[in-house]
Amino acid sequence: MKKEITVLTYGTFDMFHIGHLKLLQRLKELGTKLVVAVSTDEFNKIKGKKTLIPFAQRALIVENIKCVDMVIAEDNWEQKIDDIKKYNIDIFSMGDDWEGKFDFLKEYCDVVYLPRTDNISTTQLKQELNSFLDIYEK
Ligand code: C2G
Repeated sequence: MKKEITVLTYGTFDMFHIGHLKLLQRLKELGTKLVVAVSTDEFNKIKGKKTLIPFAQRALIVENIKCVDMVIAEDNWEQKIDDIKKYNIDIFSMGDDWEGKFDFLKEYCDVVYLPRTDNISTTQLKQELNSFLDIYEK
């Protein structure tokens, strides 16, 4: 019987794009089960992050990505240790823009940072959309 290796990650996943998808696919390759904690709208306010797409839709999109096995809500910065215990997490992993920020979790599970996908971000998409609108929608 193959041991289940459960991977956990956190994110906003606003305006879901190829950078998010590639990360989730690589996260799934680290183990056999992928749990994704999606930041709620209230928590994004605490993060100082303005989201375009409401939590319910962001969570439903992520939940329906083939390599994702479970979606939970991310409500605060402090829930990670409890989540690791509650979901029997073997590997915590994030994109490397968070390199080092979650090393305190090494006491509870493996911590892996994966390279981000270049040339794509929600901020960049918004900027490109604005310049598109300036040119074509005037
Ligand atoms: N990501 C990536 N490549 C990109 C953009 C994002 O690999 N081009 C990764 C990020 O490194 C992160 C995940 O995709 O691991 C989700 O990115 P965001 O939605 O921007 O998440 P963030 O706001 O960083 O939330 O407690 C942690 C926070 O909730 C993380």
